[in-house]
Amino acid sequence: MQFKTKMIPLAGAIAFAFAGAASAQELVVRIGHVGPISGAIAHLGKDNENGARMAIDELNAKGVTIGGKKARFELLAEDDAADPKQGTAAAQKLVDAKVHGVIGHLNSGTTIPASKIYYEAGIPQISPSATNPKYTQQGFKTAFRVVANDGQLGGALGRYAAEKLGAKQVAVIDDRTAYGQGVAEEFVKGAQAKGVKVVSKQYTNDKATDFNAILTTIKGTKPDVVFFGGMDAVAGPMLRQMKALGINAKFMGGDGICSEALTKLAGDAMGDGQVVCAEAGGVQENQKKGMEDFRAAFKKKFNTDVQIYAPYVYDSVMVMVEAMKKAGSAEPAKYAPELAKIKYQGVTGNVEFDAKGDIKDGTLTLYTYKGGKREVIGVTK
Ligand code: ABU
Repeated sequence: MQFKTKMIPLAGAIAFAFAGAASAQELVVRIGHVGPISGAIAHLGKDNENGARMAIDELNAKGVTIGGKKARFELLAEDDAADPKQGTAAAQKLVDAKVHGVIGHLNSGTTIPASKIYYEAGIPQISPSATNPKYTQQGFKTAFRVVANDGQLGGALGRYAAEKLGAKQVAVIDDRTAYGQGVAEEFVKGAQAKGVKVVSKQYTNDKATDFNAILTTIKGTKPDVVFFGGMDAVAGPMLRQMKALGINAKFMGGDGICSEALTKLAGDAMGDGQVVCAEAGGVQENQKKGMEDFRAAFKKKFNTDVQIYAPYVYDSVMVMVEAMKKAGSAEPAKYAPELAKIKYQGVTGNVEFDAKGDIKDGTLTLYTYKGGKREVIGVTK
């Protein structure tokens, strides 16, 4: 009987054996990312996702060893459309895909319900942008956040309204999301503590486009400041309608409105210095160069400017991988304790977590807009 099996030449067989050995030494690390890639704030979700992609591409290009194995990082990017139900579905999909860690989600309203799913699966999650304090108050050892929370954001903006803008009366609108409601409540606390009177409280939702009724009511109360708890996609048209109604009050909001895109969304309705908002993070003087370099590299890679949180997403990925390196393992149970005690100098500053998983010493950056450009007022705590 004749054997038809093709013989592999000896040199080829050796090469084949080595290739097999090399792949056996490779460690595939799956990192999930979730944000709204569809819907009104898809531009912010894409900004976050691009931050994750930038980190993953850099790590793969550089080469990272974890526990003696060469790691290859894969990004599993999911869209939650900023919707709590889609958020939990995306979380379950990532858990089923056996991701080693998750960066996200973008919104508090999706991050909080999803965090229970990651916690029950034992998978570490770092939110780069969800600011509602409840996220890290649930006792989940898997929940981390690299930005300040709404208590810090709303409080600082409330004090700023009183002390720097000289506001005596404010009107407050929120979009009834976990984020919008929370940041508006904290703004009210901060402003009232400085003697500011709340003359009107109005409500909308995160998909609304017509604000004439609530703005007409607000106009009658003559506020010095209108504070909006919500996102830029709603704030833009709101500013247009304020201008149309002749409301000349200052307009304030948290990080959700504080994007590069706000100028386009508001058209020519935004007066120079009229809008004051705050990002839930910020770099001190000595770190500015690193952040500028990041923004330039981001623009070169994606042909678009950073909106708000891409650098925080980038750092979140880097911090998670640093914890894996320290643990010598990408297994969630092994690297989670390293993540909890990490000390990492990123492009957004020093990342260390407190016992709840919140960033230690979180900073804020206050911004305004002039000549169609976002401009830093200052970095504060
Ligand atoms: N922090 C602003 C946007 C995300 C959120 O907390 O819902």
